[in-house]
Amino acid sequence: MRHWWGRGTWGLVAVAIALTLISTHALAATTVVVTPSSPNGWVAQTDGTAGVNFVSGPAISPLGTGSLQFAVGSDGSSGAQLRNGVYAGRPLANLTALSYSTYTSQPGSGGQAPYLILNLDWDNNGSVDDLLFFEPVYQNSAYSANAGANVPNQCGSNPGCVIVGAWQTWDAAHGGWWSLNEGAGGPPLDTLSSYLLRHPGATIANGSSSGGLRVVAGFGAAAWNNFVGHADALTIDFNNDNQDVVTYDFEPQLVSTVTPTMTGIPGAGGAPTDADQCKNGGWRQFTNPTFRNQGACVSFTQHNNGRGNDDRRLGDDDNHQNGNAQNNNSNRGEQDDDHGNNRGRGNHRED
Ligand SMILES: [Ca+2]
Ligand SMILES: [Ca+2]
Repeated sequence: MRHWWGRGTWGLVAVAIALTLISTHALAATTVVVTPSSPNGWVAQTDGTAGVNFVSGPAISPLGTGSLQFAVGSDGSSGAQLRNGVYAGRPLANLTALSYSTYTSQPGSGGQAPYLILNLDWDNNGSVDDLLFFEPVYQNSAYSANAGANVPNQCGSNPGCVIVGAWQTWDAAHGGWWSLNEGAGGPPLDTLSSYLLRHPGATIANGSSSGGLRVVAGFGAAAWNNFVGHADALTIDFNNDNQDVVTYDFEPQLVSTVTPTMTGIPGAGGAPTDADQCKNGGWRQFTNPTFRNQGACVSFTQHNNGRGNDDRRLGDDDNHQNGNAQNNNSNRGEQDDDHGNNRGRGNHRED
């Protein structure tokens, strides 16, 4: 009796440990911070008046302090996109998670928000046979759908779906998509599972223009004229690949510099080495010296500590982030230049 009880207990413990390991692995998630200098597989493509930029905010971004901004400009037929080519060859059937968040700052005329495109290869010969579009505005469950598609309502009691001036999160892996090849530039919608009924072998493909996974704005005048919107926190996962869930956190260069610096503020006796450390209440945390306000803290970094700071940074400057921080300290005006260059690089890359 006692022997049996003991074995049973250990059996239960073993099962509990095994379940813990399994669930821990299944829930493991990796956050990949994407910035202009660390694109992590993402490539910008822009044309016409459209551009992409990595910016702070807007509001409280879903992850980190910033997001990817799309500004379509005056010609709505222009497009801007960020494309990732690392998922080429992955079976669509293995895609288990795909979600992202959007924020529309300056709306178009038809419920516009940054959307997703998947380039798909039906017959595994490497050529792209179809594009699937996930657009937030179609996620209210009211649009026509193909056989087998049960598109959920992700818009609650707001049939327009897209709310201007708010972050919204969309479950694309289970939402409604339309096919460029088989549709008419919009619904009828498929879910990925209903699409797979017709194209069970579909795989993600890059084709000749790299990047089969895309976050996009524009490509439709006049609806997209002057649209400005944002995306962040794109999560993707495939089964059977022994890789964790990945969430891409889009961040501006400046903020990704500030964040680790803020967390690395020295304790008692610490002094700021960088004006950015004084921001967002950071000035309160220094003890040697202490500061009355942010301005006094910034002034200290500029007049008392500049040369030593630069020397130290040159010694450990193994990335561009420190370099940017130096520029920003020495010349506020260069911040704007940096942003302008980011956009300019995007246009150049597209050419
Ligand atoms: Ca972010
Ligand atoms: Ca093909």
